[in-house]
Amino acid sequence: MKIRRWVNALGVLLLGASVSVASATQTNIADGVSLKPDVSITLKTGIGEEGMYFQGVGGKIDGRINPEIKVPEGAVVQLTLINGDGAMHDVAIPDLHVKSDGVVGRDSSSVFVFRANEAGQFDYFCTIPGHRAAGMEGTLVIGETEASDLTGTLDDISRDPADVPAAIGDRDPKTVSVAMKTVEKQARLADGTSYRYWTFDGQVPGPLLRVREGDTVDLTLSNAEDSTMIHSVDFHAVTGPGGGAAVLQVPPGSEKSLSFKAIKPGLYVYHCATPMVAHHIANGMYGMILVEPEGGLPPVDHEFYVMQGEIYTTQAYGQHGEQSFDVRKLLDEKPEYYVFNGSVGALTDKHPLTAKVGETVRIYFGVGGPNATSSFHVIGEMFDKAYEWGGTSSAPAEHIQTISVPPGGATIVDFELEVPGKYVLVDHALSRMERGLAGFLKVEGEDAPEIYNPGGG
Ligand SMILES: [Cu+2]
Repeated sequence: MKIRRWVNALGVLLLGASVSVASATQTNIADGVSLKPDVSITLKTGIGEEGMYFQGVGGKIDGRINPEIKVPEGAVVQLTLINGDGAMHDVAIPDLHVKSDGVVGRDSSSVFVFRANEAGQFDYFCTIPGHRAAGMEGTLVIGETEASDLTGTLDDISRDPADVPAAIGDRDPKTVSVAMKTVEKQARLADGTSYRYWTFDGQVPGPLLRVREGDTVDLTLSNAEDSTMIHSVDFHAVTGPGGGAAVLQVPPGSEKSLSFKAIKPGLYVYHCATPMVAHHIANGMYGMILVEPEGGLPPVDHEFYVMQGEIYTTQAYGQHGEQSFDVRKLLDEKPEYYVFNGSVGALTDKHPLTAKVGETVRIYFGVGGPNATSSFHVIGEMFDKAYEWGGTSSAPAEHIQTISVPPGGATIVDFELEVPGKYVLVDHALSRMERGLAGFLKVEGEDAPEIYNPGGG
């Protein structure tokens, strides 16, 4: 039974409903205080045989028709309405005195923000005459969800860049078995923000696989029981149709296998290749396989594994709450987030790279993308060696400042550490730093004033 309660209008205010995404980054509550929303809800309109409806987009309500929306008491809620059918619609919660602008034309949208001040159940519906009766109504429940549910227990999918298998070095080719599993899960995208990732082995990027030139790889790919999608893998190190994806399309709850011979050495990207491929990649489905040349690569003190990706959310960068995937921004190649190793802060707060003065480091760097070329650079260092495009058969370039790495491409960079301090991994297209893209390399050790002397001699 529905409990209808009237709340007073204080604190529940309709804000400038706007189609502009940028305007949603900062929301002005009428008392002059600026607030970021705690919860972001997206509803998309639709018309089917049964009538008209709202469909949830992203998070726990994803795909549900006229979903019951639960928010914590006191939360600042941002509600985005997307027009999915072309007819004019809006959404209103009269008991809370909030209502969106009308959305006219397919893919137009409207955003409003309100504070969920009082617990209870409230109807939401479309106020265009006849639409509520045609099915466009649902319930907003305030108070049954704790605020901590939204951010407190989020999984962290970011891969530790030190998670690199041991070098193979000098051995003969052999057969190696590799098992990977595709897993979909809601996880932390940034502080206070979550996203439903699609992953290999539950992390982004997927595991760094390491084999030797001439090895035969017996690969089994399984897809988790609770996946909503078919997933697959295309290895750029595979010679054959689809890089393996032709025979590795795996429905939820099953598995498929492929044997391949790694006939050419180098550092190669792998990624999911199930349509829409760009969507699967953007959601986190990429990783790399290193095919070591005979005898291996020159030894270094530390090896790291870093990959760059893009995330396309309906809500603007920096919004709190559950974020939903935005196909239009994907097709326009306009990501809201750029990330190293899957999430904002993965390589600055969660897993910074560490080493000591006098040591050598190697970074296996790749771009999952799906779209942006990276101008990979470490602020305050030069790459002593840079294996262009991930190729290990040509001599590396030497003393390189920035290296261009295309989507589905890679590089290997080696450098020695002479001076202590904090170095910053970036894409030198530095606007992307404002959208989450940065990593730290923290170097400890003796000062080296003959090379770097703060304050001068
Ligand atoms: Cu996939």
